[in-house]
Amino acid sequence: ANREFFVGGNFKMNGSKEKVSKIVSDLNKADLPSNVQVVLCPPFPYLAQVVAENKQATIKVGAQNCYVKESGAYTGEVSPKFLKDLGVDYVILGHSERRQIFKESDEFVAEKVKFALAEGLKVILCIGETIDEKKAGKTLAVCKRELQAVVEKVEDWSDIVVAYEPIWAIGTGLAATSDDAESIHEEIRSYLSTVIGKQASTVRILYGGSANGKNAPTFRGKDNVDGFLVGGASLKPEFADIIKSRE
Ligand code: G2H
Repeated sequence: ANREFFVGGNFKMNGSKEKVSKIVSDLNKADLPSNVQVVLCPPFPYLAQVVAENKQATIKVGAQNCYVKESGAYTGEVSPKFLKDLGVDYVILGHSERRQIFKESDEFVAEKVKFALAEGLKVILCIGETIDEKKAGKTLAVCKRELQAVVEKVEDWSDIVVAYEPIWAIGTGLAATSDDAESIHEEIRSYLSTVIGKQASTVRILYGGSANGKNAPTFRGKDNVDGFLVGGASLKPEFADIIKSRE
């Protein structure tokens, strides 16, 4: 596949000025491959710091959420405009933690994707099933439903990166096997090709859920795994190993 390998670091609600600086300065010193797109997604308060301190040309910065309005009386919300203003290029949308804890519906996520794209951000769109859905054989159906909501609102998928994150694998240490990931990624891509056509062949599909320095190399050679969205391990030195795992 001709898709550039992509590794996102989702810090979630973790960090401090000092910890974030340490992560960025360690990455600045690392010898990173020139053909891997890396995106660091710290909490909102540290975005400007990461933009300012990052010296790696292959590292971009992403937010973990945003709202669907440019500005106004939406106390506590963050506009994609502010993100662009700070030099942030990406936003994670539809993470299962937002869907589950903050009750974000498929439609709301899709609305966010549409608005963020229109404001010039690139989107990391997360999808994936719960353990019960997996046991009930609904993995693909759930992924399709979550994607379909976006398909209804967005025609151009060139600035969307999909992250398949099975909820049972998130933060559990139990990552999907590379064979299982490849097979669902392949099904996701083939579904996408039925709804968005040829573009589907250029959409990156990342794997997320307990990806780490150790298991990342086992995904080598999996054609439809175009990278990782990394949570816990993105806060640790092994994040660099994940970035280099395709070398
Ligand atoms: C899945 C992932 C990052 P972790 O949520 O988005 O987190 O790697 O900690 O399972």
